[in-house]
Amino acid sequence: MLSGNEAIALAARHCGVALGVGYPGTPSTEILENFSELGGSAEWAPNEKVAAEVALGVAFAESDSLITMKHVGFNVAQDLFFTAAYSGIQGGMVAVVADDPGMASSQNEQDTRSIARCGGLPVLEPADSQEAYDFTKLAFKISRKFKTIVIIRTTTRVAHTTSIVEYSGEIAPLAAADYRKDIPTHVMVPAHAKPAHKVLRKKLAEMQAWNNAEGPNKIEMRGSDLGIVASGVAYQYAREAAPDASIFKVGMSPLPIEKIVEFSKNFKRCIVVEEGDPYMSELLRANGANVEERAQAWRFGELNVDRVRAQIANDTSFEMPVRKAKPPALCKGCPHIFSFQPLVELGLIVAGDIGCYTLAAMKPLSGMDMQICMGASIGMGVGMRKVLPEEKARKVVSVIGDSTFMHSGLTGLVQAIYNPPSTGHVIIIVDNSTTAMTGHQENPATGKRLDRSETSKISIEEVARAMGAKSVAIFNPVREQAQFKEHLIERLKAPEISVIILRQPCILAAAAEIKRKAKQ
Ligand SMILES: Cc1ncc(C[n+]2csc(CCOP(=O)(O)OP(=O)(O)O)c2C)c(N)n1
Ligand code: SF4
Repeated sequence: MLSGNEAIALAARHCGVALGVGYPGTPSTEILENFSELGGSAEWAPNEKVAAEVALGVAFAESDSLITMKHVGFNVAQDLFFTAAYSGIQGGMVAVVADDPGMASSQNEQDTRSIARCGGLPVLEPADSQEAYDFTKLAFKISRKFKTIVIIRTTTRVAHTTSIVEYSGEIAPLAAADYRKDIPTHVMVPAHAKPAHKVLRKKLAEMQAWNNAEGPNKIEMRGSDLGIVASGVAYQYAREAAPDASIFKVGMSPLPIEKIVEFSKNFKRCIVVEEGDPYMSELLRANGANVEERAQAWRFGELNVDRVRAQIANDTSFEMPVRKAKPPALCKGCPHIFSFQPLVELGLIVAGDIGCYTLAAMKPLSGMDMQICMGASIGMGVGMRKVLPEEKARKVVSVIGDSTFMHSGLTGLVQAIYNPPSTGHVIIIVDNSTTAMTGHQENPATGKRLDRSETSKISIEEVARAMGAKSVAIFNPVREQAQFKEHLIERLKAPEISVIILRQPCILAAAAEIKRKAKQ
């Protein structure tokens, strides 16, 4: 019995993956943790783009890499993916991108399939843990066959649901790494990229033909009244909601369009059941398939058997009963509470960021005014300070966590120091010495690797000083809250960039560390 994430990790071990690299993000985080526990070499990178760069280096060196991230992390890494689709690769590279339809723990519910299509990359969509295992193995085969990065799109239920997996249990030997000089293939200047784009389009057509002929798709012919085209976990819901319907289960994109168009002609009515964007439904209709237009209602949130029953009944008014759940809140005694209290007391405008500390936006603190994406707090704060009247501008502070600062706050600080607002700015780094939000992973500022072994620790204060921050101060938000508040009041009046580091470990991470040490 394995979760989808565990099955992917196991398959990656069995494929002889030389390096797993990624950045934490629900619901993808456990893949690399499991891969490491299974003896694989795994690393947390500072962000998803760096992870993709490292994974591409491995694949350029004819070896195999696995990269993992959540859907929004895919955006961060896009600059690499779009052009690496042109260059192609010499080894194997598989990127697992975990979507979060319904936004259980994300700021949006974008659909990786639409983005991968824009970038010219194939996508596999497992429907359960067995397929998570099988499709990971297949993904490496496709990657080497077509010399392309392959995306595995999971969604929350596939990633976290446990089901039976049968597997071969053999760990393949690592591919011998080598590098053969091939400048036109690897250096994407216009003269090389122009033909490379044509190569990519040809490759996509070949992948589509292969998918039509022998791709991981399944047709279950039953009744002729209703035909359903489904992919990923939506297939499971459709099978249960309509046991008599015929189903075309899609496993891979570029879609096996010809086959689906043929399938759709057999039915009085044919619908598409998919989680996320009307990705298949729009492409199929554009290609003349006999499928219904998918109502807008079905693109919001996660699907389940009841919602698919409602889609079959064309009942767009159907609403899932709202389950009473405790709203998310900061833990009792969390250091972030002590960090935010003075900001609230001073009535500041807080440009915030993503992490446990985002929960400070909730009642009773209501201490964060904006949060959009990782690393944005510093740039947003600088932008506001540049246009607000001086008195109000001086109330703006940026607040960012240690992991988020390492992820994409560094370049925000560069901007603040390079183009400072005339009022200066105050940047508060809430350093709880962990990546708490996603389950307490290490990051470059904790001095520990993914497997908790010691490594170089990047000093936030030394980085800030080296970048040119005129004032860098460190406080313990719990024990030195009054001193922090006094210093903050002074820095709000200062004309330069001030960095304040509030350092106190997350209480849960500290407790877990004590337990780990006791076990050793
Ligand atoms: C681009 C992107 N990658 C990953 C995530 C998932 N994620 C949310 S917050 C966070 C890091 C939080 O760590 P930190 O900044 O140290 O704050 P803490 O939770 O420890 O308070 C991560 C990895 C995300 N939302 N966006
Ligand atoms: S897990 Fe840690 S950082 Fe997150 S709310 Fe709890 S104590 Fe605070």
